[in-house]
Amino acid sequence: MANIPLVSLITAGSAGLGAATARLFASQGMKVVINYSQNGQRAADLVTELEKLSPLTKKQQAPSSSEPAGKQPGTANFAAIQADLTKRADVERLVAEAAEAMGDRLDVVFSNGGWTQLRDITDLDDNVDEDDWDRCYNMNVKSHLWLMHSAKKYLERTEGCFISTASLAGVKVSGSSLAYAVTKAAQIHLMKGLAMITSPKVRVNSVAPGLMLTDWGLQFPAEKQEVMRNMTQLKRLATPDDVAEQVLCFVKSKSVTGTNAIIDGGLHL
Ligand SMILES: NC(=O)c1ccc[n+]([C@@H]2O[C@H](COP(=O)([O-])OP(=O)(O)OC[C@H]3O[C@@H](n4cnc5c(N)ncnc54)[C@H](OP(=O)(O)O)[C@@H]3O)[C@@H](O)[C@H]2O)c1
Ligand SMILES: *[C@@H]1O[C@H](CO)[C@@H](O)[C@H](O)[C@H]1NC(C)=O
Ligand SMILES: CC(=O)N[C@H]1CO[C@H](CO)[C@@H](O)[C@@H]1O
Repeated sequence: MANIPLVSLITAGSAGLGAATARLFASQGMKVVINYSQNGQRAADLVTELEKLSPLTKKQQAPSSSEPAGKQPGTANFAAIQADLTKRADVERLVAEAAEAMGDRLDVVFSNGGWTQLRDITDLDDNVDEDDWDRCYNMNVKSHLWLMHSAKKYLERTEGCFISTASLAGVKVSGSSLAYAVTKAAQIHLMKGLAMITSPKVRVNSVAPGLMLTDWGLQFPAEKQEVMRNMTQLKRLATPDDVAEQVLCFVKSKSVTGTNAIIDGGLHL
């Protein structure tokens, strides 16, 4: 990594894949801002954990490095910021506050928020709730667009990168609902469009995990989890740590843009 620590912003960063990526980034000496929507205590606990495992904390040893974000703008290594990703104004504020907390800089944005409502994807009548479709579109498509729109000027300055979390459901119609699968497919297309629009300064890629046993993935019954594991080529469900490694790989790969990495144990084959 470069001498100046890279600054990252991770949405939906307080649990699951976002938190796994935050830990990996922090262990690599990166600065991390996480955002969450509801559980402030969980987010604060993660910030404390990140401070402990970061090489930056050991290096600086200054009391300011463990101060909460906002107290001394530009001096923090880690921060948690509350924002509702379904609200455009919140997304704009999130980016401005994140950059300000980290010395007016952003190198990496991991746009990891997503939404679904569990439905029976084989039953059409169960997949025509209009509110499902609107919320899926807001969260799985538009929130990523707003985040890029707000972060672009920072990422251009640092020649940084933007990575979003799509899903296997966006590649192969599957998963929690039809609205989810269709909007995750739209998200992958959006990332390719953004890769073209923001080139040559910014790299834009996505990861598409199969079932991961986060709080979210654990909504599926144990029987279904085992069926999914059996369906993979590798007899393995990707862990959040596996997917986080791919996200870090996109951070490092200077020649990769417009790519969607499927991380599913070979289930899609
Ligand atoms: N798990 C899977 O099987 C799977 C498979 C494929 C793709 N994915 C994708 O992976 C991504 C992460 O999922 P996960 O499984 O890691 O989820 P998770 O473990 O349920 O974590 C959810 C995170 O999102 C935050 N969050 C929820 N709603 C939010 C909102 N409106 N605004 C801001 N933050 C919000 C939560 O914080 P608060 O609790 O504080 O709100 C928490 O940090 C999603 O894009 C999902 O579509 C998951
Ligand atoms: C998964 O595969 C194992 C080994 O072939 C088998 O014993 C088990 O019944 C399978 N589980 C399900 C839920 O299909
Ligand atoms: C734990 C933490 O940093 N919480 C912050 C979340 O975001 C809100 C709004 O920006 C701040 O007021 C909190 O301090």
